[in-house]
Amino acid sequence: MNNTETSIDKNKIRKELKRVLDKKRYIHSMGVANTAIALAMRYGENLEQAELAGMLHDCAKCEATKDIVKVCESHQIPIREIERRNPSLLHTKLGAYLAEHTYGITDELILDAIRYHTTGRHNMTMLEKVIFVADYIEPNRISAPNLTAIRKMAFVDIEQALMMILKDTLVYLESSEFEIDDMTRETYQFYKQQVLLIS
Ligand code: DGI
Ligand code: FE
Ligand code: FE
Repeated sequence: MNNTETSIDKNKIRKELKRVLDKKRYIHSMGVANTAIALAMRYGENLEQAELAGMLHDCAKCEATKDIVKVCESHQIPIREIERRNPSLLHTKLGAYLAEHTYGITDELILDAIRYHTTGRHNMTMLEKVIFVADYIEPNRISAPNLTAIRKMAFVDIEQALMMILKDTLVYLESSEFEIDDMTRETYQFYKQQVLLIS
């Protein structure tokens, strides 16, 4: 379905999120929702979809990393090898599953925005870009390189902001012990190409 979730009780969702998330993650989620609304205003997207996707994008984040593979398997969520090795990547897929089955979201655009919020993908919808960018620039995030420039760019050219975020994320991952998901690299290459083609 591709409609806006008119029958959804946002207060009820907030209450449940407050219960299942730790305080920092709850505040981050509300920050992403509000930032997503602002970006949706700028790019002519539906504000309700942006708010719901923002609120719920990390709804599975506080699932214990040691359990998340088992929980995904119990729901028949397909797991890639890289996700098995790096289970924290799975909070996206499990988040989309819980958004649908626990929080009653049926709108596929919202579910995909949750599903692709960490690695991105080729040809992202505007809602996916809005959530990806809002996740990075929301006001409670304080430590990331180039944050001021990326925040400004988000409201000027969202593809350019997306590319800047992916670039900095790859630099960060390369400097750390984390294994890089091909999807993150491919999303960066895709948007780097897009930005070059347009400019
Ligand atoms: O859930 P959040 O912390 O709000 O944000 P997120 O869902 O974007 O996850 C952020 C983390 O995910 C950040 O530390 C970078 C990491 N990440 C992004 N791409 C990859 C990745 N981690 C691994 N291992 N591989 C990736 O390709
Ligand atoms: Fe996340
Ligand atoms: Fe997040």
